[in-house]
Amino acid sequence: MKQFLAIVMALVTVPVFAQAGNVTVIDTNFENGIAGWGPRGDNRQGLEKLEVTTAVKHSGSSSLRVFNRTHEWQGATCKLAANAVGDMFGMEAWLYYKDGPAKVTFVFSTQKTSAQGQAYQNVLQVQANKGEWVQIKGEFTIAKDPTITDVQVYFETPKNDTVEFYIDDIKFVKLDPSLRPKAEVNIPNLRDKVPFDIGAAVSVDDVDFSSEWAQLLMKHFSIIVAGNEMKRDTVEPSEGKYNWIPADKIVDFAMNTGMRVRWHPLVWHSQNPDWLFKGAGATKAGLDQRMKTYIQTVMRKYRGDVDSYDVVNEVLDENGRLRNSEWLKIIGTEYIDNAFRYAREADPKAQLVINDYNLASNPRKRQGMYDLVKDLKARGVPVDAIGMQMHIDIRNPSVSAIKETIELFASLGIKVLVTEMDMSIYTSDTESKKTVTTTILQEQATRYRAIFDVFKEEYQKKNLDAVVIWGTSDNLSWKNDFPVPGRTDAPLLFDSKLKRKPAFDAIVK
Ligand code: 9MR
Repeated sequence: MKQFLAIVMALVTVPVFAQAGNVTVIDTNFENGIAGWGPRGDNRQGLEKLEVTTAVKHSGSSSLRVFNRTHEWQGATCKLAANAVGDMFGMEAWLYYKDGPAKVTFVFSTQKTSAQGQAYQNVLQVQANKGEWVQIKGEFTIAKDPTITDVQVYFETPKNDTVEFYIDDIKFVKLDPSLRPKAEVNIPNLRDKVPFDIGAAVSVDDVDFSSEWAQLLMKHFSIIVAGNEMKRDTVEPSEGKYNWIPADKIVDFAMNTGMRVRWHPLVWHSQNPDWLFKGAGATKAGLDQRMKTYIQTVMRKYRGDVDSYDVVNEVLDENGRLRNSEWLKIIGTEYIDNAFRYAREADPKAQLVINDYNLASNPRKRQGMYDLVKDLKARGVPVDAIGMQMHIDIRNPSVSAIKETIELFASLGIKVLVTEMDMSIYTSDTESKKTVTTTILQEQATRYRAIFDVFKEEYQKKNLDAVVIWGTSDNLSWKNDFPVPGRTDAPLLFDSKLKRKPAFDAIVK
């Protein structure tokens, strides 16, 4: 049940619900009963209860009360529509709770059933204050996958809350085709305008050929990487039981469209399955074996298809020392050496990358990475490249700091990759939501251009290998709602309607 993929925040730029061509598929105000909504649990896992109540309402005289929840994934669910695959939807609903913590995160998710099982996707989230109604609203697409037999939509509180909550005024519409995002056709192909390979992070929904995101990917990008589907919690949810379905779909798409694939990541402290650091196998030797088996199972399966791996991800802390992760605590410093050695053994041709963030903005971390890789190289550990994630903002770090960092790392005789680039329009973790003005987008464009000029120069000097952007359209970025809930960001090259942004124009010019 707990297989969470990307949290996707959608921007609504037009009043979608008012459009004449929309078809309403769910419209429930609970004035006339429960109207197709039901619990997600069952007698075995615990059954939450649903009832229409007049005690609390957003409008009219009643709402739906969801109570007796014993799991955070429990909530209220409803079938989306008879033929939901391949369509784009707009949704809105109001949510409320009155007892429990001061704030609760409500998430709207989809559950797609096929012969292979169920796939869950967190689509939208909203943070609620106790005692205040809050609206959740946005757009989403159900990929045109003929194997899907049923699509359910549901509301849950997946961040460890089992509060009793209320829902009211739920509306889902199948969007008028003219309102759906469309990849622009008569514009330059980004991949032809930069000398290096240019990539994007995707989700499994993006790589369905019927999706406009797939059209955009094929036109502009030459590498893809999964934003989430190649993480161990998705790939190996229980020990030895692999779920290759999402990763396979992404790799197949690349193979069918002539793209390179990066794998992110093999060894990380985050997004791991619960069992990994637990039980009899979590000893020094046991965890090392769990690491080796995983690295080699993945790399042998994808040998020849995936050509670049983030072998270890985010192993440094902000002081530039080794992060005190479970890997370090249980195995010791040699886990990094071992990870690279196991990787090389499994696929001698693959590019093996050590990946981290804040390398250009934090001099201590930059130095820590330099020292670490220097030491690894001196001891013959097979590291091929340093991945600079490059989650930056509209002001910082400076273009010269980025250039100096690339050159410093390249001086070790290895390649540098930009692995997860995006550029927030906010310059602090506390700044509240602002309107995306043309001035901001222009400022962003100028900075994207200056940084891409550095990339080009460093590519020509053979220091830089490839650049990967962490997403396609702004509405799909992890930066929405993070780190400030309710704050929408615009860090990528395409807007939520898939239209190119000034940053795109500045780069291709
Ligand atoms: O983009 C990913 C987002 O959808 C996930 O919710 C998030 C959870 O950790 O991970 C995001 O990707 C991260 C990447 O795996 C590692 N570097 C930082 C990225 C942004 O958080």
